[in-house]
Amino acid sequence: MMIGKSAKTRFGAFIAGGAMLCAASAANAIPFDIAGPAQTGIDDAGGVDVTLTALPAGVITDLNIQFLVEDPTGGTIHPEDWSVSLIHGATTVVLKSASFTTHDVPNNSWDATYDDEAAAALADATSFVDGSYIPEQALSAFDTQNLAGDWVLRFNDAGSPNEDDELISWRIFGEFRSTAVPEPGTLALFGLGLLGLGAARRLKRAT
Ligand SMILES: [Ca+2]
Ligand SMILES: [Ca+2]
Ligand SMILES: [Ca+2]
Ligand SMILES: [Ca+2]
Repeated sequence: MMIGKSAKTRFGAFIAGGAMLCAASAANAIPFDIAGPAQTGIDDAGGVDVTLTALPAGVITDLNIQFLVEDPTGGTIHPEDWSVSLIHGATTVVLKSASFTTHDVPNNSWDATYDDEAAAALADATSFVDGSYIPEQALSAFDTQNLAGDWVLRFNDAGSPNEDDELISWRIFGEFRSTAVPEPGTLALFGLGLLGLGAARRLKRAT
C-alpha cells in the first residue's frame, strides 16, 4: 500500500513533536551526589546502621553507592565477615553478603562502588580490590522511588566482631528527575510539538 503525502507529513510532525519531548525530559534528568557520615566500629557485634538524609525530592532514574572502609590501626580489614545493605523506605538492597570464606586480597582499606552498570560482580579473585562492582541485588529497585528521605547503610558482621573496620566516607550518586512544576521552557517545547501535530492535521484536510 502506498503511503499518501499527507500521512507522511503527519508522521513527520509526530516524530518532531516526540523528539522535542524527549529532549525536554533528558534535560530534566539531574545528577545528584550526597555524602553520608563516617562511622567507627562498623564490625561491632549486632550490626551498625549509618544514615544520610537526602533533601531533594524527585524520581530516581539511576542510583549508585560508593564507600571507603579502612582499618586506621593499619591492620587488615575483614569485609568477608560482613554483609552490607542499602535501605530506603520499604526497600532493602543487599550489596554483598557475608559469603566469602577466604580473603584473597588482604588490605587495610577498601574503596568500593556498587553500580548495576559495572562490568562485573565481586568475586573471590577480586575480593576487596578498589573498584566498581555489580551488587548482589539490583540497585534499580530504587528507580522510580523518591530520592528524598533517609538512606540507611547497614553493616552486619557475621564473623569475628571488633576488628577495627571503620567507615571513612560514603555517598549515594546518580540521576533523578525533579518533581517540581515543569519550567516554562519545557511547556513551550511541548506546545511546539502539539502545534506541529495541528499543522499536520490542517495539511491533511487541505489535500
Ligand atoms: Ca541503573
Ligand atoms: Ca548505575
Ligand atoms: Ca570481623
Ligand atoms: Ca583489623
